[in-house]
Amino acid sequence: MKVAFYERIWMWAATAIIVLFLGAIFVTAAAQAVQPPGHIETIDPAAVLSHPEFGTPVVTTRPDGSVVVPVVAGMFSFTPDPIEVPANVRVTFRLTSPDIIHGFQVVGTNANAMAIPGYVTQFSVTFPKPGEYTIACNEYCGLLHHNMVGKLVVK
Ligand SMILES: [Cu+2]
Repeated sequence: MKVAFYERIWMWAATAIIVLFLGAIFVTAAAQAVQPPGHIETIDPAAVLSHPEFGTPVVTTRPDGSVVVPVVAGMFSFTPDPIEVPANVRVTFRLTSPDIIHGFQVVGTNANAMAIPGYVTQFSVTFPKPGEYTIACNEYCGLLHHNMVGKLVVK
């Protein structure tokens, strides 16, 4: 089979791009800890607002000093808001949604996850720098998606 010269160039270019993209996935997964949360916990989305943890979500401190933050991401706000956590302490976020999929991104950090109805998304992060951070929804969730922001205060 004879493959034309330019076709061969494009085949190698396409192969190189695929290898490059796969390499980027492996590098970010291995070196920068960009991974899906390895935690499966279900919750009835219709019962989120009457749930003992998510009905009135409050920041709690564990005996070891780490902090747990349950967050309800619903159209079009985050609860609690603002969220106050200490700096240099392990903070475990537990997210869920009573309606549709929302994003939870602490802007300027690598805290970024999805709030999925029916599931509790859990991840832990430490904030070394005190300050005020914006929490943004980065999954388009409706007409007021652009207003869906919250505040994280690291003290
Ligand atoms: Cu949104």
